[in-house]
Amino acid sequence: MGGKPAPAEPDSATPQADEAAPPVSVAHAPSVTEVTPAATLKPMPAAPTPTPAQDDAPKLSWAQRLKQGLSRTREQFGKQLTSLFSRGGKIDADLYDELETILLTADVGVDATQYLLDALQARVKKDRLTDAHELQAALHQALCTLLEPLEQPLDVSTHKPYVIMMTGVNGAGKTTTIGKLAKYYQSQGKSVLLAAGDTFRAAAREQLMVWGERNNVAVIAQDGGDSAAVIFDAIAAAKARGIDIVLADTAGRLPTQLNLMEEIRKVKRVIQKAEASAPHEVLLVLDANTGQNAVTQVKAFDDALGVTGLVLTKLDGSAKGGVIAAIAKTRPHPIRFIGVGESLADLRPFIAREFVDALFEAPAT
Ligand SMILES: Nc1nc2c(ncn2[C@@H]2O[C@H](COP(=O)(O)OP(=O)(O)OP(=O)(O)O)[C@@H](O)[C@H]2O)c(=O)[nH]1
Ligand SMILES: [Mg+2]
Repeated sequence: MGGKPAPAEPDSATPQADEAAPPVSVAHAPSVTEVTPAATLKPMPAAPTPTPAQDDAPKLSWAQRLKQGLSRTREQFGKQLTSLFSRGGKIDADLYDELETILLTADVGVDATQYLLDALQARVKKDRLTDAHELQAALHQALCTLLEPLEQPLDVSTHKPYVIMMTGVNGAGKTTTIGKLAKYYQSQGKSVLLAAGDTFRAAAREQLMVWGERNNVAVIAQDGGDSAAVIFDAIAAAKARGIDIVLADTAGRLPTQLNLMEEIRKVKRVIQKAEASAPHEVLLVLDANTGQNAVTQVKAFDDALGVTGLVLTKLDGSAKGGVIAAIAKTRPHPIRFIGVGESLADLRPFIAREFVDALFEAPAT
């Protein structure tokens, strides 16, 4: 997971990103490629050709997938909590100390851990709780209260086309999430168009085009060239065709790569030229395995770009799902979706209570 090499310098790779050269002309450049299944011009039923990921997908309900996906976090967090509370006994300083350690090791972070401990102590006082057993329900409630403000599902009906720009570090899961989102919105009868805005690596364009072909989704791509121009072109195409949603891929980048952060700001400005109200959503994709580093990424991308929503991927491979609480406390942004696996069905809107329930409940059978 992750660890892919950083993209090349944007100056050499994006000669047309300069705003002085209007991207309109690039939109009609002969190098523009498009995979355009006729069916994409209207809302589509489920794709006729299943992807390998779909074939592999076990037949589980979402609640089961979520529980299964959160099993590592639950081992690290839920199970330890359950064993701490089920011992019973007095609520004392030792118990709070142990609880603090469990929360910190699950990447809940210092601020959110302090918040949760304070909330518990207040509850213990108010309700005169005396037994450790009673703390589990209180912690469950405190976590829900902390996470519920992040539960703000994306409303894509406000604009047409609704332009979603993906961003994040290398290997976070941006392109995979685009595939999952395209599927998710198609299943709701929305038409989708993809912009292969990761122009740094030819493989990234291919990844999206193969995906689009298999799933009957139009992909706007360009041989080499410039991310901003491809996305500009895609928005123009979506407007002309009455497409509901544009999902724009971008190359992975680290917040420390200042030239690349400047390049993505430029992409956003060019999107605004294609459609003044766009991008309607700047989605930062975070790999849950990065733990506390995810919080740093939220701050950096938000400062650079104005992030409007988050996707937390790879919760299935991670014991660090507690980072959601850290985000809630330090840089609260709506968590639009969470990913708990590689198959197309493994992405869903974030529901705080569902998430907290899955942390505490017994594993799916
Ligand atoms: N287990 C698991 N794997 C995931 C999930 N989401 C993405 N992946 C995997 O993570 C790897 C990287 O995903 P990509 O979508 O290519 O990541 P990216 O952010 O587009 O990467 P770059 O374009 O290189 O920056 C792939 O092997 C995906 O299958 C998830 O929710 N769970
Ligand atoms: Mg990618």
